[in-house]
Amino acid sequence: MKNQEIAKILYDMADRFSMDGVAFKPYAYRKAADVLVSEKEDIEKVYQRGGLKELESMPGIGKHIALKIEEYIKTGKIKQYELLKRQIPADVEELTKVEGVGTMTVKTLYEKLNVKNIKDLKRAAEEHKIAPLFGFGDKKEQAILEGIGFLSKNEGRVSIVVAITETKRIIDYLKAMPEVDNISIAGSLRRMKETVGDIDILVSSKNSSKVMDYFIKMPGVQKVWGKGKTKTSVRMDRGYNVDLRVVPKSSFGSALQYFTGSKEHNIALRKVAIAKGLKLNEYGVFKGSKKVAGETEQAVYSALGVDWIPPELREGLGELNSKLPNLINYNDIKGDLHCHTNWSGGFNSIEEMARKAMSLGYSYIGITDHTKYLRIENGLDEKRLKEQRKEIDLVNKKLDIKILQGCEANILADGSIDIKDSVLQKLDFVIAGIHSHFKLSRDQMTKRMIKAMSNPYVDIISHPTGRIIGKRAEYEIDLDKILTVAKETDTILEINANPSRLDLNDINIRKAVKAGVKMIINTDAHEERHMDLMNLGVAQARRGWASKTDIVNTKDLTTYFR
Ligand code: DGT
Ligand code: CA
Ligand code: CA
Repeated sequence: MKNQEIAKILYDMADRFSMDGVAFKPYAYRKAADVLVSEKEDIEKVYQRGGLKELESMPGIGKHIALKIEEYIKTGKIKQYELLKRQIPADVEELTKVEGVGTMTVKTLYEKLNVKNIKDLKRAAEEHKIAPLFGFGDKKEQAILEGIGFLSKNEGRVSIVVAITETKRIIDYLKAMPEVDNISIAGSLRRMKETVGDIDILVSSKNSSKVMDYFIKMPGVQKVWGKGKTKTSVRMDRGYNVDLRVVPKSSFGSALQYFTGSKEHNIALRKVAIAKGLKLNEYGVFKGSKKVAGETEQAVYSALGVDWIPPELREGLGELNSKLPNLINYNDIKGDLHCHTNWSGGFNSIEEMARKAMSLGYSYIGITDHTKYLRIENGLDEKRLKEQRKEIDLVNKKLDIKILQGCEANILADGSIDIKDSVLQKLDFVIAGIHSHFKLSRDQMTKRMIKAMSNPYVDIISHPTGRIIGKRAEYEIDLDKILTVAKETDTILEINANPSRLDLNDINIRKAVKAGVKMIINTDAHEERHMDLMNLGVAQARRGWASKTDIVNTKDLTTYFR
């Protein structure tokens, strides 16, 4: 099955187009690659069935890209891709994993210093060859070295969004087998951790060896680490591992409990069992040699005298001996208030984004394009914000959803906002976020944020700690102080649902809940399909023990905005 191979090429082509400053193509190629990644059917079969027409009937695949796919299926390569690689023979995918290294930086570093991979990059930085280049300097060189260090520390974990997509496919594959009885996700993915070390899947079956044989024949399996009657581990060609466990039906619940973890939760739960004179393991709950529970997870918890714990809370952080909150649910969200459009760096129009919000059942959407300080995102100035309002008014008349005009303004280094108060005041609400000067001292950063929150027109702070998962650490900031001031100034902190951010993270969300700070879950969508990722933010809110009342966009549009 060539789906992953072709997707990888399309992603790389997208990067290389953006390196050449080509407009729109990068979006189109990335979108097509995303479609291929989640397509269950072998793309070669799709092509054989109906040729180019059939390829084009897939969402996100136009004539141009269909031709490229055809070329790859027929010849094993794509000429244009070979040409692009010859122009810049550097490993763009690897290099751009380093924070602060974008496609343009790759191009410059290749042309000036012949940097082709991370090893070259590290050497060039250590030998101080990067700093003297135009537009770089000591700070950037230092940041590159830090970025490389951060990357190697976080190696090997897979983003939750990749894990979810992949797991859906694996589960569909397994379900097609008649011997597979119950099936569930387990491990950190069931707990909705922001990244997972490997994917754990649990099956109950009467014929485990048949299931295991079938499992290792799954498309995409690159290597079998180990195969046994209860556990098989494989490596997939996209670079992650999957553990499959097969148990009898009578132990499905206890095995699910055990393999969902976390280890810390399991240890705490076993203590509860011991205190009650019971034994707990993956086969069941036992009183002496008599099994008292095992078939369902509910029964396991109940035999131990505790309420069933939602998987997102099973981290061994007090969930077994605290009163649990009335957790926010995945369907509680009524609107998305952080959406970009083609007025700044986004891909879709206001109307397209609003229609997408309607399709998700929302009753409102906030359009929040970047503002003028972010020139590379074509940020709006005061004049264009006014023009944008006219278009929003028109679409509001046309559609049965409330469209608010906000903006995502920039918090400048001194804490001021890059748009005049008199203009902010005319918007329906204002998000402010830090998009530059990430390396200020802790004290300066804290003051900067406090000043922004104290602006009476700033309603929401976007991605409050600035981290990018696996790429950039949180900036230095006194979060406790930020929480105090957020509460005092009635500023809402965002839980950014984008899987590369998830910021606030679970731990910080829990602190905010304790401090009584209001939060909002937003997708920060730069195109309509990003709006589908809201559930990832809700998951982190649940992991942070947030209830519906902590999250403002579970409410109708009333109290919170002007
Ligand atoms: P990951 O894969 O690093 O994101 O994290 P998990 O939680 O998925 O860990 P994994 O895949 O090593 O194991 C899955 C679950 O199996 C884990 O959450 C709890 C259970 N488990 C594994 N090893 C142990 C152990 O040594 N003791 C206990 N009590 N539970 C274990
Ligand atoms: Ca795991
Ligand atoms: Ca595992």
